[in-house]
Parts: sequence; structure tokens; C-alpha cells
Amino acid sequence: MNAYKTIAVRAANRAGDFIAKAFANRDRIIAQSKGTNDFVSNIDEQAEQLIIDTIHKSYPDHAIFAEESGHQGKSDVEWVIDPIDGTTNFLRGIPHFCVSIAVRQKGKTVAAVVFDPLQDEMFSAAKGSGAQLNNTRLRVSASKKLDGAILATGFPFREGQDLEKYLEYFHALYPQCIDMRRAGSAALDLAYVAAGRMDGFWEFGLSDWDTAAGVLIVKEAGGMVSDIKGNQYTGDSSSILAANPGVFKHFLQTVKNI
Ligand code: 2AM
Ligand code: CA
Ligand code: CA
Ligand code: CA
Repeated sequence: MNAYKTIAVRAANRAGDFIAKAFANRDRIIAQSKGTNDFVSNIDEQAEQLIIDTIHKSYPDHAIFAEESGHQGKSDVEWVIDPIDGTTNFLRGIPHFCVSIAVRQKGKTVAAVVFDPLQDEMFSAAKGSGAQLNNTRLRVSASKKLDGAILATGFPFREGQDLEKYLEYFHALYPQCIDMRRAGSAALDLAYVAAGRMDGFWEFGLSDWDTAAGVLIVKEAGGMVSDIKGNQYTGDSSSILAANPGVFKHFLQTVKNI
């Protein structure tokens, strides 16, 4: 196994166990607001530190870019960490959240894990070696059209986001597909596209740490990723589309005039 992926899996397991215990013992969770509709808890912060400690034990010189503590160190290798993706679910007692960790070498993602500790599902990928769920190889769904597709999405809950624009896309897409799901964890949405549970995923306004791991897992499972107009996706893009190749093509055709 890719050495970085081994450490990412170890860090995600450690943090995931800690988060799952806290989820079961709800009384030790202290939530704080970071801004409008944006929450963090002591568990996010402690899980992030566990992940960073685990990485630094094997790679003391590697750089870190983590949601709650920001940038740390300078190196060709950078670990992009979202300790709990789906904090709103976590705080509400909704059992749908994950740990997301990506490893970048000179700016290219080479290893990734998305771990759902309650389902004990470890989605992972190493560049050029495919994607797995636990020990099983992953493949995106085979559906060729939007007709028959289920798409995951996220609503524009962030301050300053354009709800009308989002609804224009929704109006164009919704009648074409079976249904949409809004589950509240972008990293798991991407992992589910990789696993063929969803045929595609689209959202506006995500951050690098939300998508860094999931994007590699989708690509290594045979999926395609771009921004919502079909331009190359980077961690700074203001929108994301990830889907199997057939749905990807039809999605872009459907929204091209918006
Ligand atoms: P987070 O839990 O790490 O903050 C989905 O829309 C994404 O947005 C999630 O991956 C989640 O990441 C983030 N998010 C932040 N606040 C949210 C909210 N109020 N509702 C839904 N998602 C939220
Ligand atoms: Ca957050
Ligand atoms: Ca997140
Ligand atoms: Ca988070």
C-alpha cells in the first residue's frame, strides 16, 4: 500500500474512533459558532490534533493545511485535513459525518481517505492505484443519462451565497433525474459517487478541505470532476461537479445556458 495512504488510514481510524465515542457520549461536546450557519466543537479541534499528531509521528517535516488550525509548516508534501465533515449533523445527533484527509505532493493529490466511523466505512485511493471501500475496489455507477440518476447536492447555506442561482440549476436538473439528496457531508457525497451509490454530486462554495480527498477517490473510481461549467476543478473553484462519465456529460449539457 502507498506509504502515505497507510498513515492517512491510521490517522482517520484514530480520529474516527474518538469522534464516534464523543457522538455516543453527547454531554462532552461543546459547540461554538464560527459565523452564520457555521459551527465548530471541541471534538472537531481535538480530532484535528489527533490527526496532525499521527502524521507528524511518521513525517515530522510535512506541511499541514487543516480546517480548524489552518496552515502549518512548509514542505513539498502537504496534508489537507477536515477532521469532521458534517459537523452540523454531528452536533444534531444525525449519524452522517466523516473524517477527510488528502495528501498532496507538489500540489498533486497522491493519496486520500474519507472515513465514516459509524458505518466503519473507509473510502480510500492512491493516485494510479484505484479506489477502495475497506478492501473492495470501487467503481462509479454505469448510468449513462440524467434520466434515472440520483444526484447528491448541498444547499447554499453560507452567508452571501446566491440562492436564486442555485435554484436555477435545480430547476433545470431536477425534472431530468429521479431525485436529489442533501445529506450534509460533501466528502461523503463524493465517496458515495465513487461507490456508485450516487450518480453525481454538485455544490457551490465548498472549501479545499471538504473536497481534496473525495475528488481523488471519485477520479480513481472512474468518475469525472470539474467545476459546474466543466472547467478544471481546483481547491479554489467556487463550484464542483463530480459524476460518472455519462451523467457528467449530460449534466453539463443541461446547465450550459444558465
Ligand atoms: P463541515 O461540516 O466540515 O463544516 C456541505 O454543504 C458541506 O458544507 C459540509 O461538507 C460541511 O462541512 C459544510 N457545512 C458547514 N456548515 C454547514 C451547514 N450549516 N449545513 C450544511 N453543511 C455545512
Ligand atoms: Ca466547518
Ligand atoms: Ca467540511
Ligand atoms: Ca469540518
